[in-house]
Amino acid sequence: MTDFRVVGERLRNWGRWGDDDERGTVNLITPERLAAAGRLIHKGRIFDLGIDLDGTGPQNGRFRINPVHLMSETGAEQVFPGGFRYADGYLFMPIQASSQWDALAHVFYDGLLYNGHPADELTVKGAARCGIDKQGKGIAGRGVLLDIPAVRGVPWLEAGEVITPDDLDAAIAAQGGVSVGAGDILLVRTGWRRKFLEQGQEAGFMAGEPGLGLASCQWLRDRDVAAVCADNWAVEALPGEDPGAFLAVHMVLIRDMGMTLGEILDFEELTEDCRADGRWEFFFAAPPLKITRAAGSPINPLAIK
Ligand code: UVW
Repeated sequence: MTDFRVVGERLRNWGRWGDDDERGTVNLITPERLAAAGRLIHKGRIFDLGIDLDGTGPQNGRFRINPVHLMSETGAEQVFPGGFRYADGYLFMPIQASSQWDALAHVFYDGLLYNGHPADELTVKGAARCGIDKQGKGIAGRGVLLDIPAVRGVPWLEAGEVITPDDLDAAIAAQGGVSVGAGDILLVRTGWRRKFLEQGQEAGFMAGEPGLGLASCQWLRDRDVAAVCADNWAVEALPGEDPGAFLAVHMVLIRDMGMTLGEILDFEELTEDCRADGRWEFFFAAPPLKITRAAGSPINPLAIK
């Protein structure tokens, strides 16, 4: 069994962008790479990869609940000059309930966050270091989608199925050799969202999931990928490869490599389009909300072709 601490130490990016850095691998999206990503927009078509912020989400109350939207004003009993009326509302939700970025403050072990920042600076007042507000300029760049179920000839992978470097390479080969390189934002389709859409919560979306395994962390590091997103709830396979470590891939990617993770995205419409036009690369933009010192942020990620 590979020890995640050994992998984490080997792949660690601490100090790479300075001892004070709180943005991690997003630093790999240089102005040149961002400008090149913008040139991937050809047909002017937008794919909305965010799930709806309402009770139809995948949360079952075990970790989190689905968003609750309450109207505070509907126009009733309002008296304004000229007949003006307005509607207002509140949204209550766990930050990690829907399509989201995990901030670098989201996960830590042995008392340290990414770049060696002390975890005890994380209090009920928020994360003094590595909060999502540190990514306020947004996370945007060249996105590449890899469709893993297509490679295995199944509609979706099952809970606990581990995506290996061989799977990632096989998807690249099947998708015309699309490149994955420095500063890219990788979108890994497991089909878990598809299964939820077809079977609902009975399918146990939150009970487990297919996803990346520890060996794929090395694959991401070798290519200097800037961020990774998935259509499941934790990017990695659950149950994981090591029963003695919960969310080991989180610990390596977020805490050691400084990689921001995008979770619970919907790739279904985008996948159809990529299959149709054979183009698996696009401009990707997913600005987080600037929630001060937060461990993450809901997002409405866009792929633009
Ligand atoms: C946990 O469940 C702890 O994290 P995530 O939302 O990143 O899956």
